[in-house]
Amino acid sequence: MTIKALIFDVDGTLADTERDGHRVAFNRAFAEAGLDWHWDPERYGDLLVVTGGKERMLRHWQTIDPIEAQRPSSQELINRLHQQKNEFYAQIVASGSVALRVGVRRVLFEARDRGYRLGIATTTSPENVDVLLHSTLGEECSNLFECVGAGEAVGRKKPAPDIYQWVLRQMKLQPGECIAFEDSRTGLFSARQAGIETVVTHNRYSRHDAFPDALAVLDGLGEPGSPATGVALGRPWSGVVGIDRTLGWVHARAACR
Ligand code: XBP
Ligand code: MG
Repeated sequence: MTIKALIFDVDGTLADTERDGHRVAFNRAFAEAGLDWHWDPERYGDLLVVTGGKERMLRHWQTIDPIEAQRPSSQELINRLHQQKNEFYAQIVASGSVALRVGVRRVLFEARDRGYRLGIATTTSPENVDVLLHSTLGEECSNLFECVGAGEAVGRKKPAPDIYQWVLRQMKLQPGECIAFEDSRTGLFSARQAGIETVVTHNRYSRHDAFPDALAVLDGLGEPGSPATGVALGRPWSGVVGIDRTLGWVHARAACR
């Protein structure tokens, strides 16, 4: 099947937004609400197995005070905290302190210039995607992504395949016509359950994780002079990831299946 589209995860894949973006914004929202909750980088790393900011806060609450957390009014507080967190997140990102990961910009524009279609499949809220794209790509981000699947567009967040399936439906594509880019196990499972071949670029939170069934597991996309390293199709690999390289992996895997 011909590859027609690339679908990107956002947090951790397009940019390292978690530790110095979302985490800091959550902590500011907790302080603003007078809560004594505080997530240090390590605790936040543990909580990343729960996708979605609201779900993550609820999990934390259930851990520290399960009786309070199950009261009917708890969701109201979670919703308020989440809205506040996203406002702080927007301020942090708009200040320019979060950059795209190495190679991301190059691959996005190579794809666009060569006529590949681009989509986003993320757990985060749509407004967070907007602010990140605008602050990192400026006006160039307009019309770059044909479809943004985000947040509560689906009932079940990653690792469920729903958000990828939603994007496939919107773009009228078959799973075999796409390649996904992810940074986490939950993201990989989501894309793979939707039947999409996936390149993983791990980061500080996911670098020790296992990524079964990924096309490649690398420390980034690389740039000329600063190659990515890792494993591709089960073998050590180092280089710069571009469209042709990625298509080569897809075709080599298809030939083995
Ligand atoms: C990352 C997430 C999100 C963000 C916070 O998802 O799990 O929950 O940490 O975003 P992905 P919200 O890697 O799929 O982009 O608070 O807006 O949920
Ligand atoms: Mg991610």
